[in-house]
Amino acid sequence: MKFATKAIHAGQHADPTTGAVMTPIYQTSTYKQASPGEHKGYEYSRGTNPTRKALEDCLAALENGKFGLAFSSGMAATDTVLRLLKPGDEVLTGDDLYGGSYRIFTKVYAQYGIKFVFVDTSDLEAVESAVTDKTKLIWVETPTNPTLKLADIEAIGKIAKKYAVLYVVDNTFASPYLQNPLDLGADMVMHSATKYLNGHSDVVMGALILNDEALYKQLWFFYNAVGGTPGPQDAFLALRGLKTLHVRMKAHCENARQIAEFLKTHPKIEKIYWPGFADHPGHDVAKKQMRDFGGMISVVLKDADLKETFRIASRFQVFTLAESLGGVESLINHPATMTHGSIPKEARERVGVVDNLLRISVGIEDVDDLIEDLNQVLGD
Ligand code: P1T
Repeated sequence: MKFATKAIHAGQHADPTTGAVMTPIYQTSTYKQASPGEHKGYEYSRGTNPTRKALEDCLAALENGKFGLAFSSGMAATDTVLRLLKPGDEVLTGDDLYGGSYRIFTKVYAQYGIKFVFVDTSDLEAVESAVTDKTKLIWVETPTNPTLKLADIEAIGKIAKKYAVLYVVDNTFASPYLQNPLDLGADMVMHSATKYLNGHSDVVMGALILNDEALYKQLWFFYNAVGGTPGPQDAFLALRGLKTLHVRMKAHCENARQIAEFLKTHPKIEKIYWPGFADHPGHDVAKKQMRDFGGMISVVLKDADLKETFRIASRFQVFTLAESLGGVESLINHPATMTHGSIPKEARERVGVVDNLLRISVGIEDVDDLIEDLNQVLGD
């Protein structure tokens, strides 16, 4: 089955009791058993729920994986992966990451004796030379949040295989419409389903997708034992969002292309990050592993201090100043003080997350209105 058909149908069947075409919201915490242990596959909704199961099967299909797990947030999904580790283990990860990922690594799991090594994952030699006999996990975000660096998923997969290290790709920025890391050698894909997958800024959710059954069972154990699983209403909304993922992603990419072209030569823009430009350092990798360049753009404002950056960020009429991304509406974010505020200044500035950087999540409104909004804000 092709992508659009999977987005609409995978994991979903007409309801056997009523014929309802849409998967019902099974708003139940528990399930009747005929005698202890004799049931229809569902015991208690922390571990299993039919609405969530339909969503997980659809997510697995879209990432070309066998197993999907949905979580109450992207961070809960990340937390579940980190629970596979033991004190003394090392994690090799990128130097440009979502601030919450950096925070859970350095402020939560580091206190349990796990070491996090941050390298530029667009540099394959840096990645390979940072592997030690203690490295147990390689965690890659590509494109990165917020400077849109590209990591070669397949090449890092070869390094992970060579040293027998678990390899996870955070595919939030690309979505499965644009890239499928499992096909390129990743062991697992992680998503903040809050973003493009759900797509309507009305649900917080995370997901893991993988092929290995033994690993799935280990993760399912933590998922059920710890309990960071989403309720059926949210699962229903995310399932509904997935049905238009392919249509939305096309529109995000097209609008972003036009906005990137508009901003590239704008006199108020000092630097622009968008992997679709031939002079973006990751352009060739993006062309190789992505089907288009996505809906995210970051810009450095020319001659703007923090005050001027705040002034600009607060003046949009169509764009909304807010954390998050990947919804139908366009958002502007100031990473240094918002999404990446928990990263120390030197660490973020080293990778370009400066005070005058703004991140743009291009929505699917009429692009003329978006460009006009940018024009009025940057123009004066
Ligand atoms: O917000 P949550 O669903 O828990 O997902 C965390 C997360 C993980 N990975 C990436 C690449 C992310 O971008 C996020 C969340 N990011 C934002 C809220 C943001 O505005 O960047």
